Amino acid sequence: STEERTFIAVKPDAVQRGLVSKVIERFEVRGYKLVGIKIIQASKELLAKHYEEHVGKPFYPKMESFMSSGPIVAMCWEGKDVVKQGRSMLGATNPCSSAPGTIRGDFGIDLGRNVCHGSDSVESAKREIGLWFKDEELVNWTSNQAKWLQL
Ligand code: YYY
Ligand code: MG
Repeated sequence: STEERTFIAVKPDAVQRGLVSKVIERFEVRGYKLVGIKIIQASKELLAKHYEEHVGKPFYPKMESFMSSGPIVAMCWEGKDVVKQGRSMLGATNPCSSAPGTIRGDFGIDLGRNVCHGSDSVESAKREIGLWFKDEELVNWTSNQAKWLQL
């Protein structure tokens, strides 16, 4: 597919709190297409690759332990401007600074336990999708809604 893709993850706090469907719903009703999804208990090795820019920072050990403390729902979403729109739908990193109406602003109050992850650029998205998914786990399909969504 030539359409833009992003990597969105429902973090262990949100999986435990029963918020998986809420996160999916936001992307689904916006008009994005789900092309990959799985539940995974992340290893520290995978997390260190995913968060390579943060390895060694003071908050990293706590974050690593939280992110490997329970299952994550890993997703790949596709559609127009999905990387930037996805970040905006997630809200600010700290849920206490996230606007109401954003996922983090509606479902969280803690910086570490901030419900979800979203790729911060098209380049990061490609890298993260490659880390979390094998090619054959991503499905190219045509939505019958496409013609009602955009010209
Ligand atoms: O991309 P985003 O998730 O919005 O924020 P990052 O600055 O990349 O940090 C990744 C992740 O690390 C963040 O979602 C929560 C956690 N974190 C933290 O626990 N404490 C900090 N001081 C900064 C970030
Ligand atoms: Mg980030």
